[in-house]
Amino acid sequence: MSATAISSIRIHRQWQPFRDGTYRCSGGRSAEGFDSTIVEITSRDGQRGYGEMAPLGSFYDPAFAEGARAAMRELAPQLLGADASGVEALNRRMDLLLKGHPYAKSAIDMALWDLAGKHSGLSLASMSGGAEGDSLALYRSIAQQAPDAMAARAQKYIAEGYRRLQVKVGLDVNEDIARLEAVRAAIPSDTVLFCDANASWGTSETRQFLMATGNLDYTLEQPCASYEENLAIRRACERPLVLDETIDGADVLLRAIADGLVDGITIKLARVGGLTKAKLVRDIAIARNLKITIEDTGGAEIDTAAYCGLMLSTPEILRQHTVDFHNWVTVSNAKADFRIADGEMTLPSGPGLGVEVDIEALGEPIFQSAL
Ligand code: 0XW
Ligand code: MG
Repeated sequence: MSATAISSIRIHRQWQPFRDGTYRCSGGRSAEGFDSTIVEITSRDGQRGYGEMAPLGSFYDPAFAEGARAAMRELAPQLLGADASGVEALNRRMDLLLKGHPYAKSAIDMALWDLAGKHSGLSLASMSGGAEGDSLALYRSIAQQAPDAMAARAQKYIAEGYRRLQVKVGLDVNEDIARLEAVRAAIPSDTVLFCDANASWGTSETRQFLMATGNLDYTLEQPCASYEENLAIRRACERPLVLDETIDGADVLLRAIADGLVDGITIKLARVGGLTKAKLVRDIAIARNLKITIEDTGGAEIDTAAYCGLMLSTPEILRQHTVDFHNWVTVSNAKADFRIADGEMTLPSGPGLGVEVDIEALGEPIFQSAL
């Protein structure tokens, strides 16, 4: 058995409360924090790689934390002894052993990339194409509240240095129009605004919103749930349209490109199944000059370092923005040298994810499988 063979897989759980209180998005959905799962993969030579996956409640994507952990228990024993350096081969193996459940595979895949970086001495950005520039633009999401409360929250984030904001809409459309107007009026005119309906409007509400906000500057994100509804309103949408929830893999992106549906996409690692598949989706988007956001559904330092590493190797000209999830929560799961100034973040530069995980600080593993 080679030095890079997987010798053990351990799984930890971490509850990560939100720093800014309850997070609300369309339809009254809300969460108080992230229920995160952290995976440690050890190879025979003693190197360790870490991955993380945290869904947003059980309501955001077809994913839930206990489901991820159950699937990991199922997969982990079947991966022991396999060569950890064969990341793509291991992804195919996971897909063979367990149909679907991409969110559960994401943290395992992430730990494999971290481990590959530790073995090669290369950062994730180097391994995934090479860093371009050295910082990433951040956005802050303004959770759904009354328009004046959202405007106040927007001003708070601007005062903290953020230059890009995402307004959560997707409830009553007239209130949504007031939300966007209130936020737009409260912030500097050069602030980049995205309006994210989180798949909650029908085509009728979307048309109404577009007509009422024609004079405002913003990018529209995921107005409707189904592919067909978004396609139906595309012609009425003169501003950039970005899809997030719809983009769950390469197939749907190829279709969206063929249909001229999107100007940009948001790739969430957990939704597509991890860094390996996110890279494939990212590379297809690059081929068509789409604007790209790479992020995840939740997590802290480990997860942030992963999606940011892949984002940093995405051509600068195509990068939209990403999130600093470790600053959304009140707990930490790794030492990581993220530096933020003027709404831009630089990343730790070490091998793999570049973060130092103190696994013992996370308590006893909830599960382990070893050779
Ligand atoms: C704002 N987010 C990145 C946080 C949650 O995971 C959902 C997501 C979104 O785009 O709605
Ligand atoms: Mg979104």
